[in-house]
Amino acid sequence: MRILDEKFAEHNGQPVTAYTLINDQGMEVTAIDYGCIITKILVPDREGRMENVVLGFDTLEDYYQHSPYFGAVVGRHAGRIANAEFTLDGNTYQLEKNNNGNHLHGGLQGFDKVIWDTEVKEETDSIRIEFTYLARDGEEGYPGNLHMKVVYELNNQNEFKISYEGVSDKKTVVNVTNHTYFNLSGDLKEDILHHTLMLKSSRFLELDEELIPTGELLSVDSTPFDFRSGRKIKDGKESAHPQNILAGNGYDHPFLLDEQQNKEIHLFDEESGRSLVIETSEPAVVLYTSNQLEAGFSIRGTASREYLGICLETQGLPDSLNHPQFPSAILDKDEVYTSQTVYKFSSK
Ligand code: G6D
Repeated sequence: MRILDEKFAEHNGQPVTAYTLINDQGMEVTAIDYGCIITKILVPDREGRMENVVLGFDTLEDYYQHSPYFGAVVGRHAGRIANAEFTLDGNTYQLEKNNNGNHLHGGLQGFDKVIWDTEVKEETDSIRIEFTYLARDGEEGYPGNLHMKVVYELNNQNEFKISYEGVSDKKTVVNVTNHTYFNLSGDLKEDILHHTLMLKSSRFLELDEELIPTGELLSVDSTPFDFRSGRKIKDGKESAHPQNILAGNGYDHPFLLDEQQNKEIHLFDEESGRSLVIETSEPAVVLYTSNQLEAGFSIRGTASREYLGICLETQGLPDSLNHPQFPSAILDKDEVYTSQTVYKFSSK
């Protein structure tokens, strides 16, 4: 196993470095310290062809100009917060209104747009990059100096693990995820409409016109939201269900994972034979099928278009601050926030 590093770009006069983790099977994960962005993941198809399975760019300028959070760590609070405000212990905090008057993905300079400090470490059967960042009290409107650590770890079983840890000197809110867009066809040969997703979830969050949770948990029974025995993503595009239409003819929804079903998430592409199994400590996953991915730019030579990637953002439930019945995103002073998600790649 080995770790390579090279200069990727400069951001505000600071160097941006790309790190590549390579295991003994030839799997590669490349990430930059700007936003902890995963720019490439190379895994084999059933014939052993190593191809890239995520949406990413080779220049920082492309990320500035075109990236809807491709590969990025998103926080302090991923997802939407209604009216860009929340109240903690009687104090109301105003956040950036960066999405139709609401707050989205940590604001204009969220975790995805800052340079993280890095340390690389090699163990006997795994290699990892440790990213750290101090989000200051009042940054993007959030209370508390929050010390964040994100670890990307690759082992020799083609398992890529992301671990998050945070501690704040004041009560605050934390809900962090990774916003990678997967496409198992390899080098974006196809879109993701024929990918099969299996998701052990019997309830999903109803959204309003601004994609803010209404607070209602809807049953997936007899709907295109039932992925419990596997379903092709195209069903959401072709669906007449009002929630699929509202999301832009697809999915953009948080799903509550069924605790008693070991919260398994499985994405499979028949054509290439590539399989991704995701296991998480988190109570929910946001399924976004890039319905709003704009056209008009190139992603390593592939014309951008909707349905080119699928996001499976493991996390708490968005807007939980305004819905006490949801699992809470509140982090007490000196309490340690922890979260882990493992991405297991294979082919058959
Ligand atoms: C759109 O509604 C979607 C979000 O879920 C997604 O995270 C973002 O694009 C990148 O706003």
